[in-house]
Amino acid sequence: MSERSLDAASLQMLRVAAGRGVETVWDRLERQQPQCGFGDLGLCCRHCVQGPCRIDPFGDGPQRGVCGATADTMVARGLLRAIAAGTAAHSGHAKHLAHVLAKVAGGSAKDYAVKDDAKLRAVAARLGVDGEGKDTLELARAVSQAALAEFSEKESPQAWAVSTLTHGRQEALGRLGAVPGGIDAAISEVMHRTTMGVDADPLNLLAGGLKCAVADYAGCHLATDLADILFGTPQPVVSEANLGVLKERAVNVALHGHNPVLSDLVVTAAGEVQQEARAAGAEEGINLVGICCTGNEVLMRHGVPPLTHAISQELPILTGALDAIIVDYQCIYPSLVQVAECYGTRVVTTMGIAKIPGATHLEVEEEKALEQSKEILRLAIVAFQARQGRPVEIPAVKTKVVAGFSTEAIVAALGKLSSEDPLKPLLDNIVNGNIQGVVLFAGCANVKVPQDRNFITMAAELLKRDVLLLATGCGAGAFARHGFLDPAATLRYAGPGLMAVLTAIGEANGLSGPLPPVLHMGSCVDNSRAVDVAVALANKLGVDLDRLPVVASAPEYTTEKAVSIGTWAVAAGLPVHLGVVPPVLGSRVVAETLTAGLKELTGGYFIVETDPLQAAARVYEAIQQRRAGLGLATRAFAEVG
Ligand code: BF8
Ligand code: SF4
Repeated sequence: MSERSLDAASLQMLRVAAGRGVETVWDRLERQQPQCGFGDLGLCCRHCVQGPCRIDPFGDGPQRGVCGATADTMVARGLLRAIAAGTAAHSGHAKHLAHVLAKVAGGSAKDYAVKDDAKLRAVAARLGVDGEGKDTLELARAVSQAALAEFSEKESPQAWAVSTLTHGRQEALGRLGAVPGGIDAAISEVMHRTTMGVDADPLNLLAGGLKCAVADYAGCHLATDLADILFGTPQPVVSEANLGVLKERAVNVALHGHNPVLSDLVVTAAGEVQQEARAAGAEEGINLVGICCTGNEVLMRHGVPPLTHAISQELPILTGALDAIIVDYQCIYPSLVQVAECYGTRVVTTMGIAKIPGATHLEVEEEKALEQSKEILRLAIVAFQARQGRPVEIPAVKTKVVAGFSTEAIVAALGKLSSEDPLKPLLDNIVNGNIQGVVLFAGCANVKVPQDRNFITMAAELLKRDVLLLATGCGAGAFARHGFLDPAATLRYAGPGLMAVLTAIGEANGLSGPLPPVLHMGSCVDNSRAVDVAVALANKLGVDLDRLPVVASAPEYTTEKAVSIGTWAVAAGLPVHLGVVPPVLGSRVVAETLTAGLKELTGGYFIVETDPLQAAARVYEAIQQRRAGLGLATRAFAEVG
C-alpha cells in the first residue's frame, strides 16, 4: 500500500477498500496497464475519421498520419487541445461567476451579494471602469459587463491579462502575438488550428498555445477577482485537515468540485438547518468538509476543513460516516457513485453540464440557491438517519491548518512590519538571502505518483534551504494533510533565514510564533494570486517577471487545467517544474522548445523531473540562476545538507 500514498488516513482507508473489495482509482490504474505507449508520447491523432493515426517512435513504421501530419504536428496539436480544454474549464468557472455578479447587480439573485466592496472598487479601478459616484450595485453591473466582454473576440487586448501583468510582460507577450482578444475566441482559435488540415507547423502551433494559455490566465484571474467580490477576500483562518475531521455523530457533508457559487451558499444554509440536523439525532449538527478546489474556496473563506483531495476522493466514503457529497464541476470521479452505493452516501450533482449516472441531480439556480442548498442538506440528514446502527471507521488522523493567504492578506501581514511599504521586508530578505527565492507549488495529485510524495519531499528540501513556499489546489491539500500549513512546521522544516522572517511576520501580527512555512493561497484559479505577488515584487525591483527568483512546480500534476496553468506560468517568464512527464516526448522539436527554446522568447521554460530530490535541486538551481542574474549572492544546493 505504501507505494500508493504517504497519507496515513488514505492508507487506512485503502486497507478497508482492499478488505471489502471496493475498487479505487489505484486499482483502475493497475487494470489499465500497460497504458498506450503512443499516447504516452503524444504520437496519436483522432482529429478526423481518416484516422486514428499513430507514428512509430522507433522510425520503422509510419512517420506520417494519413493526411501527412508528422510527429511534431501531432504532439503540438495534442498539447494545444489540452491547453484549450483547461482554458475552457477555468473560464467556464469564471463566466459562471460573472453571470452571478450580473444577476446580483440586476436584483435577481437575492441570496447573493457583493461581500467585498473594496475589492470591487479595486478591480474596477484596475480595469479602468469608472467607479466615481456609482453605488455598489451599479459598479457591480459595470464590472460584470466588463467581465463578460472578456470572453468573445474584441479589438483591444484582454483587460484581465494586461492590466494585471508588468509592462515588460505585456510587451513581451505582445511581441509574440500572445495577447488574446477574448477567452472564448482563443479557445475557438485553438480548436480551429488543430483540426485536420490547418496548422501543421509545430512552432506556430506552440505560439498559439501560449496565446490560449494567456487567455487561461485571464480566466483564472477573473475567477479569483469575482469570487472575492461576491464571497469576500480570504483572510488568515485556522482549521484542520484530513479524514479525522469527520464526526460520527454529525451529518457529514462534503463539498467537492471547484466553484464557490453553490458551496458558499451551502455554508450559509448549513447554519440555518443545524437545528433540523440535531432534531434528527445528529448531536453535532451538520459538519461541512471540503474536497478539491471547492474545498479550498470554503476553507479560505470560512475555515471549512479540507477532508481530502483529488486521487483520494473516493476514500472518505469508506469511513461509512460521509452522508452526502455535493459536487459542482471538474475533477469529480464518476466512480464516486459506485463507492457511495455500497455505503448509502448521497452523491448530489448540481450543474446541468456535470451529471453522473446514478447520482441524485438537483440543478441549482442562482435565483433560489439558498432554498435549494437547504433541500440538499435535508437529503444528507435523511442519509444520516439511515446510517444509524451501522459501524463507522474514521481514521484518527488530522492536522492543524492555517490558510487564507490571499495577496491582500499577505500584504496586510507584511504591513505590520513596514506600514509605509509592505513589500519592503519581503524584498529586503530576498536581497539579503534570508529568503533565497519563492516556489509556488500548484497542481493536482496524480495516481501514477505515490500520493503526496513529490510535494512533501521537495518542500522539505527547499524549506531547509530558505525558500519561501506558496501553494494552491491539491498541492496545498497535500501540505495541509502533512502538517505543512501548521506554524509548528516552520520550526521543524525552515532554514534559519526563512525561520527568522516567518517569525518576525508572525510576531508582528500578534501570533506567538511564526507563519506556517507554506502559505495556502487558495484554489487552482487562485494561482493568479501568486502572480499578483510576483508582479508587485517585480515592479518594486524594477525588473520583469523573467528575472525574479520565483519558480512554479506542479510535481504531481494530472489535468488539462494544470497544463494551461503551467503554460501561462512559462508565458509569464517563470521556470515551471513538472513531476510527471507530459505526453510530448514523441516530438524532439516540441520537447526542446518547451524545455529550452521558449527561454529565449518568454524567459520561462519547463523543467521535467520525476525524482523529487533531483527536482528540488533543479528548482533550487533555477532560483540561484535568477539570483545571480540580479547580482545577488548565491548558495549551492550542496551547501545545506
Ligand atoms: O483545480 S489541483 S486535481 S482539484 S485540477 Fe483538480 Fe488538479 Fe486538484 Fe482543483 Ni486544480
Ligand atoms: Fe490522421 Fe491527419 Fe486525421 Fe489526425 S488529422 S487522424 S493524422 S488523418
